[in-house]
Amino acid sequence: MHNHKSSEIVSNSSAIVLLGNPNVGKSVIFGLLTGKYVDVSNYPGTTVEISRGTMPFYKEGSTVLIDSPGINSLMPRSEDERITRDILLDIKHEGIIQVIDTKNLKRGLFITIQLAEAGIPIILVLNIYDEATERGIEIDRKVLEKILGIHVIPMVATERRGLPEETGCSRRDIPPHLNRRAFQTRCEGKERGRGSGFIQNEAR
Ligand SMILES: Nc1nc2c(ncn2[C@@H]2O[C@H](COP(=O)(O)OP(=O)(O)O)[C@@H](O)[C@H]2O)c(=O)[nH]1
Ligand SMILES: [Mg+2]
Repeated sequence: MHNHKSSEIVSNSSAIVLLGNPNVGKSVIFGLLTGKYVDVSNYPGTTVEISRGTMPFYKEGSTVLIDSPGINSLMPRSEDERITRDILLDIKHEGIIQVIDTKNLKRGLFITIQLAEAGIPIILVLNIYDEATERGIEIDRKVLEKILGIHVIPMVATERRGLPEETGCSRRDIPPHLNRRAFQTRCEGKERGRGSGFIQNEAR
């Protein structure tokens, strides 16, 4: 185990941060998107481990993906939340892949809005879509994309696939969704708080 200064965590100029609530599948997705060369090190001055790895399918593997500690808010109330905030502030990154547990969409969107207010480019991954479907929750991805102005990718990371309808979506098919173009749209959250109706059947 070796320590890095935060600037050393990504010496590469190009990085993307995986971010989201605890237990939403960030680390599973990190495994899907990164290759063999993964580095795990303590965040400077802490015992919290941060993984980083290159994405072989993304820009010839030159982009580093960072798996950040789970958060419930960008306003830190725990060490994990402080570290994730510091990663966002200290490391030069192109944007964020925010992972949401689709069963807890609102909890995730609370973070999305904070990221939007910070002007950070985001791609939203609606993960654990299988369990949401089992509970009768359906998300209208197109409506959500329109409201937020960002790309929304439903996913069942543990089965390496997107929506059930998109069968045949393999590991190789995931990274092209996460291209640079996807980061060019920024979330403006302009419709927020208006009960926009993208949750078609939310479990009570
Ligand atoms: N059913 C289901 N479980 C998932 C999915 N993705 C991740 N998980 C499970 O959710 C748990 C948390 O995953 P992990 O990657 O450790 O979450 P993290 O805390 O965000 O890094 C693990 O038990 C995973 O196997 C998914 O798409 N569907
Ligand atoms: Mg994790």
